[in-house]
Formats: sequence, C-alpha cells, structure tokens
Amino acid sequence: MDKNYYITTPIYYVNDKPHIGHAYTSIACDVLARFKRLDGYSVKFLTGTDEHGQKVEKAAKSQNKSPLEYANFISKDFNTLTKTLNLSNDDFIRTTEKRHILAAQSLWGKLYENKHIYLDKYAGWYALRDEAFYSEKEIINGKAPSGADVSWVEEESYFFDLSKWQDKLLEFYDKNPNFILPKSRMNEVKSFVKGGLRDLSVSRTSFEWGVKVPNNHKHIMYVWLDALTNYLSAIGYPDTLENEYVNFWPADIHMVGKDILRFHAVYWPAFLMAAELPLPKRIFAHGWWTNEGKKISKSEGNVIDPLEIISSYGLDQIRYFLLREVPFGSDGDFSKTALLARINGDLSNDLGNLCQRVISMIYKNCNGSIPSKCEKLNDRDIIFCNKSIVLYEKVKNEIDQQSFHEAIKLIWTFISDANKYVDEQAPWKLRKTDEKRMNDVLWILADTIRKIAIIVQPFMPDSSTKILDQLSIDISERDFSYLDSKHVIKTNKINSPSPIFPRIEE
Ligand code: ME8
Repeated sequence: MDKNYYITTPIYYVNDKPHIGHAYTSIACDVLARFKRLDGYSVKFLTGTDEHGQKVEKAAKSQNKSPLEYANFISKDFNTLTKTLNLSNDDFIRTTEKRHILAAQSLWGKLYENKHIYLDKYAGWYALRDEAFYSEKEIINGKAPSGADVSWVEEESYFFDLSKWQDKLLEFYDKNPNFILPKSRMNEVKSFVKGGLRDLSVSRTSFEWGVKVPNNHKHIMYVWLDALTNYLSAIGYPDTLENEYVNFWPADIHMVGKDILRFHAVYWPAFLMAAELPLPKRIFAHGWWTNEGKKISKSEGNVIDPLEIISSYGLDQIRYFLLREVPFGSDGDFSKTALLARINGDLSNDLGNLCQRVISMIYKNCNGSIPSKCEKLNDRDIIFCNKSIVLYEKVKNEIDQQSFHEAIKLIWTFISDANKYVDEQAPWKLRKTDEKRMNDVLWILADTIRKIAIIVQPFMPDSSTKILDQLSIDISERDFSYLDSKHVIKTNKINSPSPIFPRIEE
C-alpha cells in the first residue's frame, strides 16, 4: 500500500494580509497532514504564497514598493501565520523562488513542445480580483459572476488549447467520481465543462510582474498557470526522477476554496494531461465563512484577523470551532455566540471536565499513579470499551472523505459516553465501598482518555499534548498504532492536573 501522502493548500496572494479564509484552508490541511502522519504515512504538506500578477503589482504600487519588496513583506506574514496556527507544513513555496520559476517555465516548454500553446490575440473581459478571464456571456450586470469588477483587455497573447480537452476531462471525471468533492461540486464542474470550453489566454503583455515566457520575453505567463505549477515545483519538477517527485506525485489532495475550484478542477488537469503528467487524486472545495451573518469584505470592514481571534480565544479553540461548527464543504457563519457555545460546551464541559475529574481522582486516590490494568471487565465495561475500539476506524473513514465535522462528532459522542460512564460508575462512591472496583473503573477511564487524546491530536495538537503529558504517556507512544487493543495505559506516575480548556465568560 502506498504510504506517501501529498497535501497542498492554495498558495495565497500577497496583495493583502492573511484573513480567516486562509487560516481555515490551512488548518483543515494541517489536520489531514497530522492525521496521516499519526497513521503511519510519510507526508508532504505544502503551503506558500502566490506572488506574481497584476493584482500584486497594483497592491505594491499603491504602497510605493516594488512588487518584490511588497511580496517579501506580505509573504512573511503568511509564513508567520503558519507558526501562529501551529501548522506542520514541510515546505513553504514562494512563486518568486528560482525553483518555481524554473518549474513554471519547464511546464510551459512542455506544453509548447507538445503543441498545445499558440500565439494569437485576446479580446475579452478580465477581472483583476479573480485574476480570471470571462466571456461576454458570463458577465452579469457588467460584473464577473463572482461580483468582481471587470475591464476590457485586448492584447497579443498565447493561448492554451483548452477547448480540445473537454471530452477527456469529462471522461476523467466519470472514471474518477471522487476526484472532486463534495459531490455537488463535481456536478457544477461537469456542467461547466459540458457547456463548452474556450481556449485559454495564458500570457499577458500589458504589465511585467510575472514569470517570463521562454523565448518571448515580451510575454509573462498568466498568473494561474504560473501559480498552479507550484504543486510541482515544490517536489523537484522538472526533475521527475527526483525522490520527492517520485514519492509524492500525483498529489493526494489539493484543498481549495469553492471560488477557485474551476482553476484546479478544469484548467490544472487539462494542463497536466497536455504535459503528459499524472493528475492529482482529489480536489476538495470548501465553503466560505460569513461574519455574524454578513459577507466578509474589506469595504464592510468586517474581515476576521486570525491573529486577533486566536489571541482572544486560544488557538486550539479556534481550530476546533472552524472544523466542528460547519460541515466541511458547506458555507458557514462565524459568530461569537456559536464560538463560545463550542468552547464552553464541547471543550470545557465535555472533554475538559472528563479529563479534569478522572485525572484528579486518580491523582488523589491512587497515590498519584495510574492504577494497574483491570483484568476482568464486566458487561457494562465491555460495551463501553468496545466503542473505543471501533472509534479509530470510523474517524479514519470520515477523515478520508474530509468530513472533519463528522469525525469530530464521532469523537465527541464517545466523550459523552465516557462522561455517562463516569456518572454511572461513580468512582467517588466506590472509594468507600469497593476500592478494587474504583481502581478498575479509573484504569478504564484513564485508558479511555489516553485514546481520546491520541485521536484528538490532529485537531488540537497543543491541548492533546497537555492531556497526554498529564497521563505521562511516553512521546513515542502517541501515534495511532497505540490505539489498538494490544496497547494500554501503563501504571505511570502522573502529575496533578490543571484545566485544559478554561471556560470563557463574555
Ligand atoms: O485564490 N471563507 O489566493 P487567495 C473561506 N492565489 N475561505 C475563504 C474566504 C472566506 N470568507 N475568503 C477567501 C488565491 N477564502 C490564489 C490561489 S492556488 C494555485 C492559487 C479562501 O489568497 C479562498 O477560497 O485569494 C481560497 O481558497 C483561499 O482563501 C486563498 O485565496
């Protein structure tokens, strides 16, 4: 079985500071990357910045900076964000790097050599915000379908013969029904492709900030052809014998927002087919966040700064909320009330309270050590423990479909079962009546918390580490192989617990 896993975020435009949308995509990818590593995969998790194009050039001008100066400045913010979000990315690519420019020009060379690129003249609409070309019939009330302003462009341009790939794309979608998820997005893409594809303008001459077209430096590459290539540049392309390329291409998943699905699910596969390269295995398009019911936009002044909410509510709390609150793939609303309900309910009351009461009881009543293994489970114990055995497989199945919310729901249903088990067994009462049984119940619960903390690691790495530390679980015994029935908690000395998720009162 192929135990390599390559996952990518979109590379983010450096025309402005990072916002919640960027944090959302990146956190989802991080959860997936961490999950796969804990599951024994060798993972490459790539993120980075998209630094060329007219939009960045314009933003730089408005700040009286050169595009590169400006890109250096904003790219740093995105790099800092990877640390703030505790991302486990293995690489951070910038499209202004040599390795990327070489890859983009090589891919262009391949497309040109294979006769899929030709010189002509473009006359049509262009939306700077989307960095996208639109046909007359797509324009609605003078705007792009995304609502972006458009301007008329007429210039000499190279074209990619996209129109020739319509049938091949449709055939590919049919053969690979999980190529685009969620399924509803697959239908959208199919009907777009069935509607007919026009050849795509892939170079510009009216500005300069971009990768030069090989052998015709008057032209720069269209920023999307340039940007999409980042997924290859980071693994050594054009050297297809390079280890990283061999191990990681085709990518397992490109995670994107719904607004940039067309570029990833139509243009990118067509470019790759034309270059005779294998296609990625999956494109997952997630939904968009609103802020307290309102569309997020700079002009509304309601952009959510990830650094701000993290410093107010805590990183793991935000990671949890973003992935739990909204079915991954759907749109969702960021509201303070919902956030506090999750923090105080799911985190403080459910998980926090379970850990706090069980670990303190053990600390106080079992001489500060995990009691020895319970050798004889009763029927009730068996029913409860069996749930933890099937949990991992079920969670894995949801993660493999990027149903983060379902995965979390499964874990939290189990946490709620564990809290019920505590209430029912009432180990505090057993202390006086049956110490042996109290030890057995506390052992079962300690082992349950160990398993919960192990499986929660991808979602909340810091908090789960604190729980595993409180139970003195060895660092080398925290991956998913320790969730099977052969591995149980040892009679570790433990520390006095402190609350992991304090309640937040507003
Ligand atoms: O599109 N909610 O970069 P970008 C959720 N450079 N996600 C949101 C969002 C919101 N309110 N607003 C934006 C680009 N996003 C290109 C990608 S990849 C080869 C090139 C998401 O910085 C959006 O859906 O404009 C997209 O996935 C991501 O932020 C990056 O946007």
